Amino acid sequence: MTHFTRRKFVATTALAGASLPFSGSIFGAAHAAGGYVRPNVYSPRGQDMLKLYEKAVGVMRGRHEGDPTSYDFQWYTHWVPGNASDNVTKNEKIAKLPPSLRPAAQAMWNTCQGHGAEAKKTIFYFLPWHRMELYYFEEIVRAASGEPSFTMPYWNYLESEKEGVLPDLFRDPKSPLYNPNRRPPGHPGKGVNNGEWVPDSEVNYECLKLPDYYSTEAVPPNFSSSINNNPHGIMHDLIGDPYASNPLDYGMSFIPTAAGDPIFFLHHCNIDRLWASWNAAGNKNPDDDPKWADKKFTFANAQGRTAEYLVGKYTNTESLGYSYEKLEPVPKGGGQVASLAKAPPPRAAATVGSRAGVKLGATVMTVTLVPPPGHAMLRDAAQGARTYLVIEGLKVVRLPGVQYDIYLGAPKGATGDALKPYYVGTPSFFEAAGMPGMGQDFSFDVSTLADQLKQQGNTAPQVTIVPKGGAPNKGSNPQIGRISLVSQ
Ligand SMILES: [Cu+2]
Repeated sequence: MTHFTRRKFVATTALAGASLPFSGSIFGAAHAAGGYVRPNVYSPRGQDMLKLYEKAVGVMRGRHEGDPTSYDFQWYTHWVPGNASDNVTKNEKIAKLPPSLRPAAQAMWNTCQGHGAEAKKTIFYFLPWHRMELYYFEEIVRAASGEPSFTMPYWNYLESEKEGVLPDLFRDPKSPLYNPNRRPPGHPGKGVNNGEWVPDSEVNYECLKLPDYYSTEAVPPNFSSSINNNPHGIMHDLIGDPYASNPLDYGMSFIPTAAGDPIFFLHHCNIDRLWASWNAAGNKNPDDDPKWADKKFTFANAQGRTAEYLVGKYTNTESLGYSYEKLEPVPKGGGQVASLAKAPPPRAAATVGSRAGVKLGATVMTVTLVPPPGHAMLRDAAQGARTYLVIEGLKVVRLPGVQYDIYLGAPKGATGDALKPYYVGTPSFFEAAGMPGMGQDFSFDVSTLADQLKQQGNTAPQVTIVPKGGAPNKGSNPQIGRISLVSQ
């Protein structure tokens, strides 16, 4: 039987064959198959791991923020609480650290990929950066917990309605896992900390159907950007408190404060599990692209020592010595995305209808897309083409506290269940908050829906935008730069 050590990739030769003494562990059986198995937080073993996590977070919160094994240092590695668009607060905090602690903070703080001012470029590294972050965080938590078999539990909020509730230790005000900055009661639920079902209807795993890891083009939608929006960004929106007057009290809803809530790491453990599930379904990572595989990021191990690690070494969980209790199957049925489509035809994308400047408010709105002169939108979409709904330049001044569900081709006045067949998607505000002037883009595969509408003779479908959660916060001014229907 081989035991894994996660230091394997720090110094491959020096530590080859090293093993940890699991035999005395009460949870040792979990390793029998070779490697750590990350459990569902609601399973019996997940509950044991959660108690260890609570203990470790308590220990780590007691450490100095300049110590790479402290909770705050780990939080700041994602982003320091301050502006999401600059390094001002990071530099101020580093200037106050003892000089010996500055280089690690300089190398690691504010390095999260896929967020911040460079998000459009760094989304390429969103998945591997967060996998590496979680991997070293888990190592630090394991050491702090005193239990060598500790593995991060994941929170699968879509497992059942019961499991969509934030696990109770996170909701206990006496626990180091508690955070008061979560969606409060009355908007319109009973509040995340009061046991509300968090995902609501808009969270889904449709991203698992997308065959391409990444693309620099808006269409077709790719896995990296789509998982970043749903479930990743939307769950951030739904857990945090977007009604706080100070953005530093937004909790999970805001990049600089997100990792301050210990549920962050269980959410990202689920995102990592979905990535592993997407690979298990036969989809390929861009391993042969040196821009991806040779990219390096700095992390600290359980001894607090920093090193640079290669993205290319973090593409397969089994070779990293861990797996998941359960992988997620590809969702069935005609959700947003028709099926695991073959690569789209190699033709140029053409806009078949669009509308610029859409202000989002408190009431349901229908948006008429305008086709190019002499065209009739879907009727003129190329034969056998795929159709995408593209949202460009989603902007907010501050968090609106409202989610906007988007539908295509719904009959006038349809509500509730009558609207459901026309659902396209819900853009998250997680990336847009704290990014004044920077618009976020989203694209959704609506091919199945477009074909159905065409068959019904609706060649000029309208877009319906339904706000959920009341009126947007005063001064939040949510708006979309442009909505288009694209045929390719
Ligand atoms: Cu996140």
